[in-house]
Amino acid sequence: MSAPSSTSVAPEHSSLITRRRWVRGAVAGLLAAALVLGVGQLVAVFIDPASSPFFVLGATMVDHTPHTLKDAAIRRFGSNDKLALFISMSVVMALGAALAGIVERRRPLGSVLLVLLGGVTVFAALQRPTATVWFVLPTVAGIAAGIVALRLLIAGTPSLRTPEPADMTRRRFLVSAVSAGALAVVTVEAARWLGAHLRDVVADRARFLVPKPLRSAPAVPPDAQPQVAGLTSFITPDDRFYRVDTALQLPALTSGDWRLRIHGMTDRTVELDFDSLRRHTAVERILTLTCVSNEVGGELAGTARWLGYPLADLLADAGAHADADMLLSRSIDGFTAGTPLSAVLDGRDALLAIGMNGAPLPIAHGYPARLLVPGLYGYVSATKWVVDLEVTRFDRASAYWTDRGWAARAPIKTASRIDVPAAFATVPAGAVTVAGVAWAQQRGIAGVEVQVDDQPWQPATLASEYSIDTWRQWTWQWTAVPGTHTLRVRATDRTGQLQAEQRTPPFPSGSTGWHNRVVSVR
Ligand SMILES: Nc1nc2c(c(=O)[nH]1)N[C@H]1C(S)=C(S)[C@@H](COP(=O)(O)O)O[C@H]1N2
Ligand SMILES: [Mo]
Repeated sequence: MSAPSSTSVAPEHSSLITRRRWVRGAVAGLLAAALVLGVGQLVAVFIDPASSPFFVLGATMVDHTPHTLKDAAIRRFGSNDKLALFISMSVVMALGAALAGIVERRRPLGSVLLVLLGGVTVFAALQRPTATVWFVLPTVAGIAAGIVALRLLIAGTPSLRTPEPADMTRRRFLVSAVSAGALAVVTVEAARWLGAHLRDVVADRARFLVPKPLRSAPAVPPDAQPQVAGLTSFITPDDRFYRVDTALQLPALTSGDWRLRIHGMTDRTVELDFDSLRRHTAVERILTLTCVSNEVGGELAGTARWLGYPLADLLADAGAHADADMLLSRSIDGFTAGTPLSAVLDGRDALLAIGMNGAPLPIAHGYPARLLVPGLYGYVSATKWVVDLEVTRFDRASAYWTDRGWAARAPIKTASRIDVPAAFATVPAGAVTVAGVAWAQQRGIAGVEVQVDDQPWQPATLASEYSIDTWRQWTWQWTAVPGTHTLRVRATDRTGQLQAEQRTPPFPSGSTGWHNRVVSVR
């Protein structure tokens, strides 16, 4: 006769089922989460890559990380800070998903968890700078797919109440798990493929022609670059140029889609595209860009040959009002910078740049257009992927980092760095070349001095100055005696001001202090 429909299960069988339920619950949760992300990415392709649930959560975290923490992240991870964020987010999500799957087995608590997470994500999505109501769709579609997957997968896990032959439940679970996994992979891959082909910014950049400047940047004199192994090169190659931005996903803005709106306290609103831009005169300039987060002795500075259009020319078309004092620039991904209008209009080489080192801007450095204003830290001046310039006032508007406590006005502080010998290097006694760079954009470097231990400061030999807006290499010949020594460096700008000695952190307006290096001499 057939077995009664309800039997008590033998204890050892019960514990086996319990373990299997846990594992299968966790697997179900992970697969459901993969589907949330995959479906979310795929739907986001058709709205805005920035509307995918994973991106929304990551970007929201970046924006709400306290500045000190973010500062630490930039310092710790360098340009890998985003990778670190993605990995930690993935780990947290995987743990949450496994938990959701395990609890779903008894009551639909996992589904409730997904709905709650979806609610939070939808709310965060609507706060994104480029958000439209459509931004809710990827999350809603993803969560819906995740819940369906979770319910179906859980239905395939063994139950204590309805004992089915184990191989039957296992087969059913395997079939649904493999289908869910395959579907997740397909959606993620489809999203990636469509994303690349719908907005092919890579191909657009490859086709982009950088116009010829009216006049090339003055040539770099050979003696601007002392031949010392390990010394920073005067021009920074693109792949060694530091990168700092809040973009978790690089904006994909083609030159055809790009527009620059100039508006606010102006006589008229001007909208430029690349055709109208090319009617203006292009110039080429070599400029050193510096990040406010640079620590004493740090590497967040770089020099490149930039091609672009003087911002003053573009603003002249709009007619900035005399009582305005800020140019608020905005990128396609919502980053903003507030630049003193005086710095844009006082004749310095403030540019809308579209070329870097003889090629279109690399996508990571702002393709197709960014700002550069010599003498100011990047966060108040160097907006990448720039699409909007609003002429306004400091008492009416504030920008991304100023909203997070950083200084509203941030001229670059005089800095100097020892590149050679390397940190904790061991060098033979006798003649040793010490070398490095110093910068004080807009003021220029007038002198660099080096000190060994507590001996008197010695003047270094300056490489020839390219301009007050570029860094300046220096060398110093040291007659090194055996022992452990501390080398220190300090610079003086062309106004006669000595670089500040006191060590202060980057927050809120840039680090100060003299760089030192400990070297062993044998
Ligand atoms: N859109 C956008 N532009 C931005 C930023 C950003 O986060 N988003 N960061 C600024 C900062 S803090 C610096 S130091 C420079 C860095 O430019 P780079 O990455 O080309 O070196 O870009 C500036 N422009
Ligand atoms: Mo920066």
